[in-house]
Amino acid sequence: MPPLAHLAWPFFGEEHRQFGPALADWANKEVGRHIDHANVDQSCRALVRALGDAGWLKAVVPKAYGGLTEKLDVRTICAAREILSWHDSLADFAFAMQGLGTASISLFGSDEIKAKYLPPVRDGRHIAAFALSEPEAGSDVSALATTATKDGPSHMRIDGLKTWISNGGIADHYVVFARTGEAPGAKGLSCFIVDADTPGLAVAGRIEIIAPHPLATLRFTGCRVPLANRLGGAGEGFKVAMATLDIFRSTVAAAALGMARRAFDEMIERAATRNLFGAPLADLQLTQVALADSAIDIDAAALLIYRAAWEKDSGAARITRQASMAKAFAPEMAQRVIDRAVQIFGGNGVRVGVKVEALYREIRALRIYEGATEVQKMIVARELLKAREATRRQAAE
Ligand code: COS
Repeated sequence: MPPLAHLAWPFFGEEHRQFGPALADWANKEVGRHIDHANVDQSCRALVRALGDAGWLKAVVPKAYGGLTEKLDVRTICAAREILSWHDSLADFAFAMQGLGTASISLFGSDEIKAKYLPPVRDGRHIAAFALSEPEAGSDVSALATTATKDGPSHMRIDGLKTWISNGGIADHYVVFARTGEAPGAKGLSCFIVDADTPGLAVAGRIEIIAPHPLATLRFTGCRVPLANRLGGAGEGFKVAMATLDIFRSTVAAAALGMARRAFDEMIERAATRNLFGAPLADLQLTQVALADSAIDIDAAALLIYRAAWEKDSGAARITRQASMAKAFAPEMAQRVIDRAVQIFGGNGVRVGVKVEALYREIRALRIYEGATEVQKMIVARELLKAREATRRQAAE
């Protein structure tokens, strides 16, 4: 079972202290039954269904649409990702995508749109996806080139290519960002929901990665979408994307935290039970350094993550700097911890089928997706410079 002692920290409320152990208990019994890493599409469908049936997807939908809390509770989503990723990164993926693929709807959708799209995602009957990245626009969102142009009085026509789309090919709807041209750059983007069966939307190719999950490139050719499917105003797409990422970046960090905790649990068990030179590996000071560094890393990440989540849940309009700090730190620290675990396992650490070997492959992408570490650091620095400038201006007035 994943360690949950941190739920006693003051960042959390009684509801989190009940939610965590209940999910951990469910995951312990259920997650493994639905996973076959050789068939990720089937596994993700089964996981989404199981998570929906058990009610866990209520955590990614607001209360008015059958969810758990009035508005999305970042601490609950982080705790869920931490617990699920401790068990298996595919379980975390299935859960997280239902959230990432609907957060823009929860935050910016009209009542009709929310009533239509959120309940089936909450119940695990529909699979959600978020389509932002393009071949020439990953980190630089304002450079995206997919277009949405007016097509009659009540429709838009979407043309372009989206890539690295998680759940691409198995999703029932995509939240798609496109250039509508109200202004150059970031101010000329809008966001639309596109149903997967819309004519003109096709999977242009699947993408295989070192730790497979459903991932594809999508081609939009004259895809007609009702104007009513726009999330936020015309030209507000960048804001929609950033508000969504403000929430989900902390949760990616939480997924990395869960993976690091699992690696640590494997590592300390191995260190305590494997004998070397006539004594347990854990008696060697270099092993102790690895254990101590990992424990410090894990606690530091948890503090950054739940500070960001707590601030958002406490009403902060933006947690851009805090979320980026957590996202910059946690996947890097998890990579370090997992690498130490592999080292302590020796040859067995790289043996296919051993947990730390899987974690070693699975953690790598988290340092890149939803904003690479370098981009997060750029965001942190910009926010700090902005704050300095604001203080300087205030002092000058
Ligand atoms: N919340 C709300 N508004 C935000 C915001 C946030 N988190 N971040 C920026 N904005 C606003 C800015 O305040 C600015 O508005 P004003 O001009 O009114 O001040 C506007 O949006 C444009 O911001 P900025 O000038 O910073 O835009 P850039 O094009 O320079 O954005 C970053 C740069 C790096 C922040 C952005 O492109 C980004 O987050 N990139 C990473 C994207 C990513 O995660 N990609 C992975 C794929 S998603 S799975």
